[in-house]
Amino acid sequence: MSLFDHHVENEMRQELLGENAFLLRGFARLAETELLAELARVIRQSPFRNMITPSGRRMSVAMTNCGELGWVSDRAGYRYASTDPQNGLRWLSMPPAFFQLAVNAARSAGFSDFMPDACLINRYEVGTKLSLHQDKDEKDFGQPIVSVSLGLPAVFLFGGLKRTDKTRRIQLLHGDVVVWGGASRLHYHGILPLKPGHHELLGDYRINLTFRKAG
Ligand code: MD6
Ligand code: FE
Repeated sequence: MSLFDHHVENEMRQELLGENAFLLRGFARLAETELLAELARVIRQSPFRNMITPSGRRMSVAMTNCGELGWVSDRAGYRYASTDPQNGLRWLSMPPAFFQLAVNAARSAGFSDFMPDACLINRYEVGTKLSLHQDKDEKDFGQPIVSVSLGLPAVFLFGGLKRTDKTRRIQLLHGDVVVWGGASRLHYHGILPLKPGHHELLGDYRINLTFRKAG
């Protein structure tokens, strides 16, 4: 198979999830080894932790960040912060392999000037879910979001502008990338409880990297 065939095959594996929401099947597969090596560096400095929601609940998804800004939650609310509240240090800067993957994915979905400054890293274990929510803590909703799935599969719920709107269910597999912006930027979405399984690289976990321009 030539490089050209490979390119065409990738193009054909883009699916439209909704208005301005694209699923790039397997887009991160080629970079998986590098992504996992960089991930290990990030979590050595800023380990996964279960943050507390403003209402006082402990999130079941464990999180950390890299990049200039990191998403944090505590009793005071949700916000982006330049330092890790757990150790007072700046988040590890975004590894070039992360940045390049996010920029390339955004470009192939038609967002040519994406400049992510934040990468939220979510870790799911079996049974863990992420309730329906909107991503609205960023300054500029004109910038897309790039979301990379690694490890165990998960069912992604993709709804509308109201929490009660009907949702679509999309299976996200290791290496899949979702690019999302424009008209659907503020649509409700979530992750159903993770099913038991074992992934050859990530064991009993699903990891999600979510890239944003937050500041
Ligand atoms: C996840 N993703 O896949 C959670 N948000 O683990 C998100 O919350 C998300 O995938 C905005 C855009 C794409 C996403
Ligand atoms: Fe989200």
